[in-house]
Amino acid sequence: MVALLELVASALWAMLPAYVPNNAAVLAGGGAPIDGGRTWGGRRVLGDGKTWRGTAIGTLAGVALALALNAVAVPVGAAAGIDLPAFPPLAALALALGAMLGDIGASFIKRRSGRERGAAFPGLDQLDFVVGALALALVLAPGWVLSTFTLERLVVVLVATPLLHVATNVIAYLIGVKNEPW
Ligand code: CTP
Ligand code: MG
Ligand code: K
Repeated sequence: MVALLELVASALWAMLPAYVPNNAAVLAGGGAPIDGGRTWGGRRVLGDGKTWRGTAIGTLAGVALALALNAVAVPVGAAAGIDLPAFPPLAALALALGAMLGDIGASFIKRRSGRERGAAFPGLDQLDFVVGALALALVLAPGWVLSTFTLERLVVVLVATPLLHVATNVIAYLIGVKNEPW
């Protein structure tokens, strides 16, 4: 039981900088869309839901969280005898930016498949940012990814993230900061 909790906690800890960006983007979004209103095949390339401001602030929020965890949580944990691994700067950047890029890639796929802005795409909506975050981290910080994400932790992330994502978005919808509960 303790071993399972430790596994889940360590896996989710490593993903924290990837969990914050999309939520920060929801709060910060607005302004010019990344695709500049352009269409492709009669549909928007990305749509009004992917903005420069949301992407920039979302990425900064993820990086800021990682740096704050490094500066505060890691030493506090160490003092309490809990080993919380710090985030290398490139890993933090990759997780945060990768999460945003995964979400943007998903919007591109949604528009190509005829889904309007805000439409649900079960599966893709819950995992796009995980895939984006881990893929970019594999490019920018491969050593960190390979030493951090054991197969077990990867399975935990792939199972727990959709659950956390659904719960977060339902709450964001209920408190009125998100237009749809997904
Ligand atoms: N947002 C943003 N920039 C991003 C991602 C999100 O500005 N890169 C903001 C937008 O205001 C967006 C909101 O966060 O409407 C919710 O994000 P999301 O659910 O990903 O976008 P949708 O509006 O649902 O659009 P899509 O169908 O393309 O996912
Ligand atoms: Mg949405
Ligand atoms: K999305």
